[in-house]
Amino acid sequence: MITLYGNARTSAGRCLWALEEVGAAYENKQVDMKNKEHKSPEFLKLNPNGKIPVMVDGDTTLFESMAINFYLADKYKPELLGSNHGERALSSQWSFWASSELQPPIIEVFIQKVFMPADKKDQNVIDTNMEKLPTLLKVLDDSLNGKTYLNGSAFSLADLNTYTVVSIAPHLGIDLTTYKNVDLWMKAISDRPAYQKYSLLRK
Ligand SMILES: N[C@@H](CCC(=O)N[C@@H](CS)C(=O)NCC(=O)O)C(=O)O
Repeated sequence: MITLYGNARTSAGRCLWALEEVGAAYENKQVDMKNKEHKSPEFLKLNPNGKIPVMVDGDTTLFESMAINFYLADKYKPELLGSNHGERALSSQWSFWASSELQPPIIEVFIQKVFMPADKKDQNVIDTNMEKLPTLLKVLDDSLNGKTYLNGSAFSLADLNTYTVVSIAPHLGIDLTTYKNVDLWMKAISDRPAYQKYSLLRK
């Protein structure tokens, strides 16, 4: 039985979605972040970074949500990575892109808008990072032109990992319907039973 530590409304959410996609048996252990359980000695043995998610599957213990998803797909549903070398590489490409290019500015703005007390908000941080997003979202929109999914016609980890970052954008006030291909892509993904289970877990 796989154990996934972390609450669905955090980075652990994308792993819970991947677990639903691959259909492996798992338990989800909630981590009491208010009481700093993620900084406890027991938890730090699982993830020395003191962050969620962590996954334990037999002898394998992993941190980093997207790495966990690659492991889950590779072991339990390899076709989720893609059906050939090129598609599997695209799953890596889009996951690295989402985590290293798109996520940093999105998270900077999210922290400022959602978590920062009014007297500590830094409008300059918001503006600088918001300016980066149209170019990045256009790259995604253009790449989806004429395709249902990032790898072509089949849903893959490229879509799952990227979606979990793009879907934060509306919380920053970004209207994703102006990116027509992104909008269609998100609608196609939202029909997936595993996605719907993941959405329910986040409520
Ligand atoms: N790159 C990591 C990020 C993990 C991360 O930042 N998790 C947050 C919750 S979304 C956390 O545990 N924060 C607690 C902390 O930083 O102390 C991943 O994708 O797994």
